[in-house]
Amino acid sequence: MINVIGLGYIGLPTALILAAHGNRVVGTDYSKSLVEQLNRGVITFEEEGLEYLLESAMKYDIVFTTEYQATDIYIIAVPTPYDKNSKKIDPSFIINAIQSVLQVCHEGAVVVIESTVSPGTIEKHIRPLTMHDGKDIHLCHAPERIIPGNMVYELQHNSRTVGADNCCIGEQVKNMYASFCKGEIVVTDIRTAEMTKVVENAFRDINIAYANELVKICRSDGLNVYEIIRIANMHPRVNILAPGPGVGGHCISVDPWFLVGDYPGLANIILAARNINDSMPEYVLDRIHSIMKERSFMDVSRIGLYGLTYKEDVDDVRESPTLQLLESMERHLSNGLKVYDPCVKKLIVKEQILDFNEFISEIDFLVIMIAHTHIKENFSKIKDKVILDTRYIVSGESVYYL
Ligand code: SAJ
Repeated sequence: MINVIGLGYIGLPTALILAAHGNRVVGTDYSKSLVEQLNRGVITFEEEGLEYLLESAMKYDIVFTTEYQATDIYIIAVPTPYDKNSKKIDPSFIINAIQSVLQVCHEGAVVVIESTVSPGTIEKHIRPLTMHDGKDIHLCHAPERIIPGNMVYELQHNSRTVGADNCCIGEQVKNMYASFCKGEIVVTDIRTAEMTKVVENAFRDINIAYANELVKICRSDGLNVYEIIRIANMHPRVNILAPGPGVGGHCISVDPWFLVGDYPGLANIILAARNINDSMPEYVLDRIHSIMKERSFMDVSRIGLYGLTYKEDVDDVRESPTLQLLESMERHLSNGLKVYDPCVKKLIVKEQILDFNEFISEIDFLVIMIAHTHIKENFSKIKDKVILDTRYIVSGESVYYL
């Protein structure tokens, strides 16, 4: 039996796909309401294919509970926030999970940590716990790589990394993942697995920061950044990502900070990239301001932000550029912009309007923060607005870009 701890964005799809491929799975989460909802067969967040995966898994052997199970194999998929001041990882969720596992697990159990951790975290914070407890368990690190929006496909097709203390345990964990994963599974040591994961996300952050820096350079010189990136990317060894209003989510906007916090003075490009990406919401505000001036547009209350999530077609708002922009406005003691997001059904900010037609009728100036499919299907409803399109998805006379 596999006990998956933490049934969030990573733990839930992982538990379901393991069960759907014939493994006996118990999913554990401390949230009673989440557990109840899953046992009723209702998914807890929107993700392509997740509902179907839950249906398939429930035909096999899976239950959801708030209790940790006595078993031989655990997968830990709990959050790893970072301390905003020191920029270092806050391992408290993983520590709590491991302590609870140690209370119930069998001697010799394998504990696979999927949560992203900074290099050295397992040696420094987790291994000492197992030594104090006296139980002989095997720690592994198998960081996830799936992308929200395409999780179910990527779970089955991405290659992945397993960090273990020895080949034997590494191979055992590899075989568990191979029950559903068709990609190559590389077995390595724990520190290499830890570092590889944060390196991957920092690489993407740097590439996006490059695109965002180009936006500022090109705007200052009246050049079209999108055309320049399009042409540059025709070079066989160039692949610049898309500029945007900032980088959100719980991964790319967080993991590079672990490297900055742990390697001060050494993680220089990584730090610069973080600062550039973090400056983008403020840059969007500057663009709004200059477009207002250019058009003699005075009424802030008739400006609307489209998109609250951190990226398109997901319902996750963690660290989202729109939330960063609203916070920045608040710091400047200003407010009044309206907000709408088709993927966020509950009120999470006071400026939010839940109905698209009402939102559209109350604004004249639309800022597209996120390129949800919904807006692409509703271009006809926004064609008479002044638009600042931060994602380069619409064109027209009254459309401005970053
Ligand atoms: N973004 C841009 N321009 C781009 C691509 C993304 O501005 O060209 C922005 C997005 O709008 C979003 C943020 O970056 O705000 C992050 O989105 P993302 O789609 O790049 O990545 P995540 O955070 O959804 O998922 C990443 C993935 N990592 C890499 O691609 C290296 C995923 O594979 C990881 O599993 C995930 O982080 C994680 O959990 O670590």
